Amino acid sequence: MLPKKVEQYLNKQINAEFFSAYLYLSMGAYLNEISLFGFANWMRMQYEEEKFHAMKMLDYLLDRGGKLELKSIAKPKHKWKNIIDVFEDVLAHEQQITQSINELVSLSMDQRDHATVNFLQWFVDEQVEEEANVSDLLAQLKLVGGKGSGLFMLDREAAQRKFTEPAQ
Ligand code: OFO
Repeated sequence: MLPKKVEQYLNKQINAEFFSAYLYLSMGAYLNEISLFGFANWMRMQYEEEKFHAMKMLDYLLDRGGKLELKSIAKPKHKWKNIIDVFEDVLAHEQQITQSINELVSLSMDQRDHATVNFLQWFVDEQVEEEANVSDLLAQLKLVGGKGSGLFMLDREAAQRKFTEPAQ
């Protein structure tokens, strides 16, 4: 049986994943507004990934006989100074998600819930990848000063990003 505390925290994390999706949707709209259409696509793919994370966790909760409690999704920010400002927020957000996944792992360990500890390893690995990708991108954006032909090239690259659902 799923420990009550783990059930509560999984519900909280599902909300955090949906909020992430919402935040990236908002960032995508801003990038669209400032004509960075490639990065707007990148953000849309990020939104798809976050929805996938939320649903993966939701399915796990139900598979374990847990009770789903959907909470309100907070209103995301909708204005930034520029593209570098956006990606600084993405990195800070992902670092915060990593922290909350780690807390969830620790809680599941305390509750001796080995199945959840095992399930969460996928998220632990995913966070390493997400943080690395975002900090690389942020470093490249800073390298080109967030403008000019360097930014144009990065935007074209970002337009190539696609979302493919990872194999279960
Ligand atoms: Fe961006 O990894 Fe889920 O939230």
